[in-house]
Amino acid sequence: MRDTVTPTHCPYCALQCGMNLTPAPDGRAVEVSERADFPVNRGALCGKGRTAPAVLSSSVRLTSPLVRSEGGALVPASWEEALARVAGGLGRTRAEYGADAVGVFGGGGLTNEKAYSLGKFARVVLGTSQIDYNGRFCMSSAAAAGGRAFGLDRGLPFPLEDVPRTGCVILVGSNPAETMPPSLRYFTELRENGGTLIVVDPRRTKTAEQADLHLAPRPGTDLALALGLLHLVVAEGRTDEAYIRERTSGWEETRAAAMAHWPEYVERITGVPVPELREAVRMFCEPEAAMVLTARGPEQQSKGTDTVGAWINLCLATGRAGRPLSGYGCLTGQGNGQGGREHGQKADQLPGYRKLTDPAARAHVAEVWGVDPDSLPGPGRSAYELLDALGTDIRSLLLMGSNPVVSAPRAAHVEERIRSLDFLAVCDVVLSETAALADVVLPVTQWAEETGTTTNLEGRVLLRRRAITPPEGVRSDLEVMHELAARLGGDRNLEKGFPTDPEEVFEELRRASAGGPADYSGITYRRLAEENGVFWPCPAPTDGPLDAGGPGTGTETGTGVGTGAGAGADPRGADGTGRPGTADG
Ligand SMILES: Nc1nc2c(c(=O)[nH]1)N[C@H]1C(S)=C(S)[C@@H](COP(=O)(O)OP(=O)(O)OC[C@H]3O[C@@H](n4cnc5c(=O)[nH]c(N)nc54)[C@H](O)[C@@H]3O)O[C@H]1N2
Ligand SMILES: Nc1nc2c(c(=O)[nH]1)N[C@H]1C(S)=C(S)[C@@H](COP(=O)(O)OP(=O)(O)OC[C@H]3O[C@@H](n4cnc5c(=O)[nH]c(N)nc54)[C@H](O)[C@@H]3O)O[C@H]1N2
Ligand code: SF4
Ligand SMILES: [Mo]
Repeated sequence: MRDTVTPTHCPYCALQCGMNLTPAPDGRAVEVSERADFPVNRGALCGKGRTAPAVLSSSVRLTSPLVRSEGGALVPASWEEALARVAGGLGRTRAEYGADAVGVFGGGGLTNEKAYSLGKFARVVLGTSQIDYNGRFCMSSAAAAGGRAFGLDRGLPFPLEDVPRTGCVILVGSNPAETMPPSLRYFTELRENGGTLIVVDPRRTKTAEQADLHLAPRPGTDLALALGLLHLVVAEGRTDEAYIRERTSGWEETRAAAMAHWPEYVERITGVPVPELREAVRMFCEPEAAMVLTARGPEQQSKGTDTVGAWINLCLATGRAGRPLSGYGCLTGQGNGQGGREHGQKADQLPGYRKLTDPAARAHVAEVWGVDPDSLPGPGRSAYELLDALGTDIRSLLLMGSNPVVSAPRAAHVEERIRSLDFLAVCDVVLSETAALADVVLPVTQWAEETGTTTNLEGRVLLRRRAITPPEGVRSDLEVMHELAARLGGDRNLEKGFPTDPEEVFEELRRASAGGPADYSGITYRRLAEENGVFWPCPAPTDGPLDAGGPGTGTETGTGVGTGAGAGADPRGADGTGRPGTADG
């Protein structure tokens, strides 16, 4: 029996807990069991992880492509017919209205291989700039704030194992007791080790109940709260002047914004009593090391980027970024929330977290893709703007791994936009609310039925392995892109650039990401299997075999390159996409 056990990872959230899967006798279902060797969760799983196999054999699982009939109903069709319809629908729009009239929308649950291929598919096969993904509705404002302050977006710059060893953690708008239960033990251990936990949440959540201090601001007032704490840091002489001088810029501007937020004023805005503000500052500043971790609470605000920026500034002003056991981190959400934002499904991005506007990045990636750099489109619209343009500028959409009719801001408006498309194709495992509106639905394989890599909230790249055979009738997202590339590429043989074997895709991703901020070039499937995950950046060694790999640097990326800018600055994201209700990164 032993050799049928597959060590892999949960599909759901960014913790990417390790689990073992054993196929049931029918070969379709799997049983979940503890996998103690994976350090992040050490065997522990939450209810979602334990019940994850239910989605594999769900009665609502799609096992045949569906196409819209003359009468308007979705009816089963062959793969041949469905793929021909998708190629026809997207191709017609491209011919009539130009490549930018075709949109692509992805998701943070897609594996690195899928996210990478989807970005390449949009730019090389469709030639469109109009691609983005659902992460904008999740943690994107933290990504933008991190980029602004550190020049790098890396959810956590340290492994979770550092949490119990620091002196104080401020958890801002994060409820891991319910959203990532196995991670709670890191905070429990912190307190057992004598450290303190401060939770900032308008609600008394299960996480807040564990805290030494619970600050309960009015919703949407975190920016004032963070500035108020910074005010007290300055007023009480708790800044790290040498650090500010040597490692930050823009301090005077930040200091001025903080000084305008005196404690009684902040109490009036936030509802947090002044003694609690003072207590929080004392708890945060007294220990040698401390951390601020944000999640969706402060991030999903119209000024999310500035709000997170203000919390980062609290770390910078006290010299707590890029030092051992100290710093700022964002607890990313979806299964591949980190990796899904690194390899090109964002409107402004090329693989390896490169900028689409950077000529050197374009030249590097174009060479890997075997295309002319000038043929690569420029940056497109970010998620909300893209969805808002459906039915007007964007006439056809290919959707993979998201359900925007339910999850987008202004969902009813977005649904109306989706309904006004000339053509919609959706790849999903079930008939989601959005898939139900499609002209063609392509049923795809999911986690335990396919191999792929994800990158967890610590920046740890992981191998999620295939444990069972997929049901008859479904194909992988990679196969879908391969087939569509063949049909849309004419005689250009574009499908050659879209392998269906995930490891082959990953080998290309390594080369495409080489030299970029999120450099995966030293990572191989073999290393991932042997080492239980590898942290990025992990450049390939310059001498010796490629797959000897670099060490992988989980703890070095946060080193202080902070700018003190941010507070009160441009409310739009670094890439200028702010809209109400849209995380603007
Ligand atoms: N069970 C379950 N777990 C999940 C998911 C799921 O769908 N279900 N989804 C995963 C995903 S994609 C994500 S992004 C994560 C989200 O994980 P979290 O960020 O931990 O969860 P949320 O509930 O979105 O928000 C956290 C807290 O923010 C608080 N909050 C609301 N408004 C404010 C505010 O103005 N200021 C502050 N400071 N706090 C505020 C809320 O009360 C809430 O307790 O969860 C992941 N885990
Ligand atoms: N009202 C409200 N809106 C929200 C939030 C909220 O808390 N409340 N949270 C926000 C956050 S944090 C997030 S992350 C978003 C998430 O919202 P969505 O982007 O809609 O993500 P999911 O709900 O995870 O839906 C993903 C879809 O992809 C399908 N899927 C899963 N795996 C695969 C795969 O490998 N391939 C393909 N092709 N499909 C797959 C699933 O069946 C599902 O239909 O919602 C945001 N919107
Ligand atoms: S915490 Fe997240 S990754 Fe871990 S078992 Fe639960 S849903 Fe899965
Ligand atoms: Mo999320």
